[in-house]
Amino acid sequence: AGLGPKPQAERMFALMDRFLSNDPVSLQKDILDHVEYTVARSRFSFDDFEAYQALAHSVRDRLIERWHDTQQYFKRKDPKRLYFLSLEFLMGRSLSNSVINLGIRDQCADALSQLGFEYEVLAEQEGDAALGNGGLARLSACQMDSLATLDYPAWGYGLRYQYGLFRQVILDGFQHEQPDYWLNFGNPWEIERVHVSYPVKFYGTVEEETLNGKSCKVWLPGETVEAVAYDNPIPGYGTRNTINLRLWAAKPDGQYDMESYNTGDYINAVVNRQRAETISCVLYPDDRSYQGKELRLKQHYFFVSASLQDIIRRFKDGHNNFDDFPEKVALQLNDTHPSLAVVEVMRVLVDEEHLGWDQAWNIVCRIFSFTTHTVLPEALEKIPVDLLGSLLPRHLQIIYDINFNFMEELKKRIGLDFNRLSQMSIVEEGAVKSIRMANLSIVCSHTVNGVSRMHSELLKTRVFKDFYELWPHKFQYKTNGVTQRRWIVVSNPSLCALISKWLGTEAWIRDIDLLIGLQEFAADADLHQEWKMVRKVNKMRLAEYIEAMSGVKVSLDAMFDVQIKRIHEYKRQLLNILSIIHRYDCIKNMEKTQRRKVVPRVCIVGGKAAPGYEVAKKIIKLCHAVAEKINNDADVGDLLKLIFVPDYNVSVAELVIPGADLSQHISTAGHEASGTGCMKFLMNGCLLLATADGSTVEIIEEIGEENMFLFGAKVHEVPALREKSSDHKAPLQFSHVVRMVRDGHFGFKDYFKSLCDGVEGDSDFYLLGSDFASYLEAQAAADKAFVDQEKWTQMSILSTAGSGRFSSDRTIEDYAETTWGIEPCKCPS
Ligand code: CBF
Repeated sequence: AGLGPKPQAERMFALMDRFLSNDPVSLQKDILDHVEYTVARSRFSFDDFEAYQALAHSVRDRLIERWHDTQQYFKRKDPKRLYFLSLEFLMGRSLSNSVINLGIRDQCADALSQLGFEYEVLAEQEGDAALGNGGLARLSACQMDSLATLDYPAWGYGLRYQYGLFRQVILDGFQHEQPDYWLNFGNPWEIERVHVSYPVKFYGTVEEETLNGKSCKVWLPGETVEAVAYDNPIPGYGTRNTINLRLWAAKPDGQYDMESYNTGDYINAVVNRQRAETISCVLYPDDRSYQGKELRLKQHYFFVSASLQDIIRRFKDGHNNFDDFPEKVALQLNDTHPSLAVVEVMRVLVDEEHLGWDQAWNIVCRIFSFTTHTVLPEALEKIPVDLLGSLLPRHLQIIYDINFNFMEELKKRIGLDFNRLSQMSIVEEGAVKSIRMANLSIVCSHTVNGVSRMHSELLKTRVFKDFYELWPHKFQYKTNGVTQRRWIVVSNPSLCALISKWLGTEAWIRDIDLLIGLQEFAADADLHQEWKMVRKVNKMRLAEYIEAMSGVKVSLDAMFDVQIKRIHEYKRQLLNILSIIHRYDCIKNMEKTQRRKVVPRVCIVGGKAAPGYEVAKKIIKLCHAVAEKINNDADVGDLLKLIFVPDYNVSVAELVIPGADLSQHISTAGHEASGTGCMKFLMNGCLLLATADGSTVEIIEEIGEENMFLFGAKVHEVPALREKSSDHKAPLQFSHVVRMVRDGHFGFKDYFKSLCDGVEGDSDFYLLGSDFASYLEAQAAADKAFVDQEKWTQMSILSTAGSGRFSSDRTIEDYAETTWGIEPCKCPS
């Protein structure tokens, strides 16, 4: 009483100051509204895909609400923020993950069932967002989930490729690549921000000018492209916090376009449009080696420039002194792909903000941290100087200046040791003068992280030995982790329910250390019963998928033995296939009575080969050729089957991993930086057959070697084995199976010849021959353990119980504390 009418803004807030309700009735109303107004179908007639779209939009509304609240809260609190720069994110499906993190899965399922739809069926309608190649890209997605869940004030930045990772189609056993038209039916999970766009410049010249009596450099670019933002809300679990993944798409610069249209040059305007859009068109399908393409470099700079303009704009909105920048901003370089960012920050601070070089350099050295994901020297990116100089002339000058200062400092520290100086230089002299992006990143970052303890040791003692000796304090490691939300709660709901039942709480979904509580029940007969039942249901789901996809019926009593990952020689899928041939050959040569003792196996292999990687493609073909023989051999029947799962991606992994009994992580020791697939299997209670490589070494410490099947040369033994004369390396069984391939037992004799040549004699770089005997022993041990199902179940429970250390929550907390210096900023509910 007595109060006049509320001001309009206040009235509006009052109206809006309630969140969308999450009960089934409200959800149902929202879904029907979206059917009618967003999808524009009649609410009396819509199909599964349209129902999925309407459901997705209803979930998206809820995400947007939280996104707004979180961003406003961050703005008000102004904490130090982390910006995670990555050229790759393998997000997979968003619906299933969002409804779990928002806590509305069951309500959605209820709402849909009353409308006559099944939630699971609709979830299957969504395609994967595959904006990345493999481990590195999926790791980025897991880390985003943890950053949101742990309430860190963080944003991810990446590229919105119009075509994600190619679709793998198998024809006659050969891999063919097809474009991934993932945006063809729209993407309800992104918000296009037409008003958030920045010009990105390329080419041109650099001129010297005088400003306020001081000489300065001015870059006069030759081409400008516009970067437009697409925001992808990332919800945390058990929190209102919803962070942002901002992806950039390239569009033509408006002005140039208009000019062409106005002068009637319609064709040129269209060509120009396409030229600009090409930048964010395709994801390079090779995560191992630098493509040597200008377009790839253009992608890198396009992404870096747009992200930094956005970050600096946000900083300036509230701050006017760049000396405060390191207090407010942490920039994470996810591998070397975004490393031009260090040069771009120098350019902006010196050329545009007119800070002195030393002041700018001091800022740069305090904001960047770098994580490398490889041990393979050939995977460290190098960019030809000519290419860089033509595309980004001012950046090349800055790199030279950074390198000059670094070399001068280095000479003071180590003297005129030219060998070392040239190895550590950012500029590599030689036939093709190049910029070493890893050296650039190390010189400019305050921290260099490896992705497992073993990886870090290899970096310190081999790959970056000189840098470690110079700056030991910069080197750290954060063993990778994966999110239990996606890899247990979403993909294995029955295991999730079982764990919560036995732990008496769901708290482990946010506090993974609680999983260790399962150890106490590892021998409990009731838990064994229930555990086996869950595993059987998951195997049934996988068996149905296998039959639908390949026509092969598999026995649920068999051991499901899985190796799914990118196809690479060092990951040794070939070792697996050769041992399957050995198993087949043994069965064929057995008496009927002996065969009764054979443990039946379904061997499942899946993965993509980079399109230009011939050896990997041959491995895929060999797998199919062997499968063809074995699966059609009635004499062997259910004792052995070999299945290749085509088009391996995140959603296929979600189906395969929970149904696996055994999984293989068998890289030659010293080659896998970390590996994250092993962690997903471990969490799901699948036993590991592995070499002591990457993060497996730490898994051994957590669950004990008695709970897994280890084999193969240790990392310190590898160099000597490579030296050893070929006669001593491979056992007879190995030569025998290779001979079977050579002799055309599986057809395609000529085609497989080079594969066989590559693993025999001195060519066996990845040591398939010398590890073969111990690999077969580990396989035999797995068979033996599988016969004793109680023992196997106990090992399985202990695997899940011991997997807590491999949650990305642990990795992210460690990064936050020891690398980025950021703290949680929890938006009130
Ligand atoms: O760190 C994440 C993963 O990255 C890779 O996939 C990569 O692309 N460099 C490595 O090969 C993995 O070992 C690592 O787990």
